[in-house]
Amino acid sequence: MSAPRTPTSALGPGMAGREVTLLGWAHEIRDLGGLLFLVVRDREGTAQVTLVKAKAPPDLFASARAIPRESVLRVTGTVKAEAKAPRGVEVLPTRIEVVSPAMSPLPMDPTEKVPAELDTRLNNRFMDLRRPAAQALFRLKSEVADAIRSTLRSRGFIEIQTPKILAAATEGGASLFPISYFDREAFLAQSPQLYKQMMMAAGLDRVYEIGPIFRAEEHDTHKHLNEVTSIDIEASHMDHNDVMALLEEVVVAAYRRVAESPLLPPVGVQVKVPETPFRRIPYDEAIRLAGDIRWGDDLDTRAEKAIGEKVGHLYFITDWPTDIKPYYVMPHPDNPRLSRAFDLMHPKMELSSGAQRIHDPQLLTQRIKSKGLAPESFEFYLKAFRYGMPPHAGWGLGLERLVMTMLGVENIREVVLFPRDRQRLVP
Ligand code: AMO
Repeated sequence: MSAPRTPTSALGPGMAGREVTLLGWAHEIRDLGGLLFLVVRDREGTAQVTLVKAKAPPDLFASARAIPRESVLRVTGTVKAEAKAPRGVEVLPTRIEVVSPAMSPLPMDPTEKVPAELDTRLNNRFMDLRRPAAQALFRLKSEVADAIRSTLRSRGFIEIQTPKILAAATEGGASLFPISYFDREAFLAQSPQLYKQMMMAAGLDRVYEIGPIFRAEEHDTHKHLNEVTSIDIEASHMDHNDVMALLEEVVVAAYRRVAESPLLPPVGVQVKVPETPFRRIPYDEAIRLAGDIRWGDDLDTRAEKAIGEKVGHLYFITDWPTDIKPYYVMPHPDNPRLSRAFDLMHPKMELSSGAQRIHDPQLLTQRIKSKGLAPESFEFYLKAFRYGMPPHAGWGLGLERLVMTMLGVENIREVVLFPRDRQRLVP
């Protein structure tokens, strides 16, 4: 497209005298009568375009004054050093083109002078994300996903895509979204669990997937979504301890990437890279720390909070009672009441669950039955265990929870472009 574009981040006193073309939004227009400051904003920041009435062409001055805020502009002009302007320069325009005008009034104020409620922001997400602080969260989320991908790839993991339309539950029936699939009932995937395990029978050996999972959870909280981005791995010839160590490595890589990112300052938080190894707390000790939890019960939000306050940093809960974990987790061979399942916890919430899996088809069938489920519905899965299934282990890590806890964001909806919750289906 025509003249080369200069991002605002490239501007500096060293460019004085050069002609540039800025492409961005009319962030702010300050009309001082004989002087007009037009602030142009692009993804990288803002630049000041200055028009002096006595010097600028009369048409240019009059039309600049009438530009509706948030219109898309193409500004061509000359760079001039100006110590008082952002980045130490201003642009003296020769041409200002309104590429796409904005209507007024705006649905919300992207300059943050008038703060908007979360609902208003989510209803106008395209405009909310014009705010640098909001946009930074998503750019950092992209960094987190990239750091995790690079770490897994460097460890020999292959990225896979598994189906999201399924005939049966994977994690248990309660939180399923039924859909109509031609003349049959089907469900949105709660997890890639069964498919990533089948890839162990297929010989892919180490796989990962970063994709959506769907949970029909009724509760309306700051940490639950109905559509989540899950980072899932599965690895052959690894046990629960091996995949916990890998989870630590992945989480630390994500923290490190964010802590060192130039995108962090706009968010206004400090990110401290956690030290490894994370503490391993067996379930029995965890319920003592929590108080008030009977052996065999799951930990509720209150218990998680109580333990989190005592521990103060990321930790694992290990050796869970077999019966409160899904059918696919491996019971301890010498004490089958306990399992090789673990959860990774941030002091504020659970981030990940994983386990070494059962690879023996008889035991797996028995566990499916003991959960009151019908082995026939799992035939496609059980079949993969009968012809040589390597021992294997894996975990699922919630991307949104990782990002929100790392950045100290209170509401999970802040780190989802278009969150899906009980109320929210549009936009
Ligand atoms: P689990 O059900 O614990 O495990 O899910 C794994 C992680 O996904 C995230 N998560 C959620 N985040 C926000 N809102 C929700 N409603 C929600 N549900 C889940 C959490 C959670 O720790 N198949 C196993 C994983 C495995 O064993 O490999 C599973 O799905 O961060």
